[in-house]
Amino acid sequence: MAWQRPWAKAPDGEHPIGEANDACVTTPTRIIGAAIGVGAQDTRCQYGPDGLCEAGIIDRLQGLSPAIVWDRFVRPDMAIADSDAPAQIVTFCERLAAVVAPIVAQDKRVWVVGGDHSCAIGTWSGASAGLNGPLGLIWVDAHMDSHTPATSPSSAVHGMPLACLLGYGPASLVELGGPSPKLRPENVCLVGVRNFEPEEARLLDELGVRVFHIDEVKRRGLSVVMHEALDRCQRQTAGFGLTIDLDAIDPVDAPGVGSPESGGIYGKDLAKSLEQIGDHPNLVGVEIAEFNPDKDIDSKTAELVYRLLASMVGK
Ligand SMILES: [Mn+2]
Repeated sequence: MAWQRPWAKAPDGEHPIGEANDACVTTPTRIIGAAIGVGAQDTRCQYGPDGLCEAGIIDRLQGLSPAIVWDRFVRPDMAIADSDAPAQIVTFCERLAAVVAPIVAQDKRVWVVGGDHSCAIGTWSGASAGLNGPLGLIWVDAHMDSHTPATSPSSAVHGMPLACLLGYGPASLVELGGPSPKLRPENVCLVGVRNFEPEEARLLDELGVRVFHIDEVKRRGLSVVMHEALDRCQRQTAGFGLTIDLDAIDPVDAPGVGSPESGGIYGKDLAKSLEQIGDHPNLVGVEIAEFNPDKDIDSKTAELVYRLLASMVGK
């Protein structure tokens, strides 16, 4: 199915733009490294952003356009013990939200590279605070990330960020950086889900969040599904974001992730879909989470992070 991109057409319809994604190459974009790991049982995703720097990925991303600029690392508070994960994550996400909010308020884009997926609470609370109106979010993930402390078997916060953003979870996370909820259910879509607990599915079902399970993605094609997700997330919102948990992608293409799940989306298919979203004028940011450099094989996953973000700017 051909993509329809009404935003890429001039008002008179004679001079379509966006073929080379020129518009988004010049959109000022800030890259933020979200070095958090205590949201997961295996904490090594904390080395994700440093791993991307060491592999030269951040330099290459900046080389895509003068408009794309590294901003900073956000790191955990050394004064808080790692054993106190909840306190660590609250402080970390407050810092991250405080960095993201002004960037979004200035109509710039954020590219957040993680870090375990608990960073999404900080990124999207910040985006919600910086945006003048409701936020939409496409959540690409093998999991639902919609546990609350009452339902989570592991208590790991990287299994809870979507629930928190929807208003379910500890007040310290739910109300972080602004009033709850940060997201309304009708403005959220999950894509690529293939492993979840019934309690999470029940919460999302009751709220009416659209979930595109992996079977539907494979049956209808990723580009069709992403187009539908995009339509839903931008229709009633002032802006929308995209959060990609690298475990949504098949471990063949993304071995270096926190919690690999077989039978996922192919990296090249996701990159192709992102080309079609990158030039949307209402896109406020992209987050790529759960990169674990220790588990990467031949820099495959690091290269994929580069490919996905480069696709956003038509490169
Ligand atoms: Mn996730």
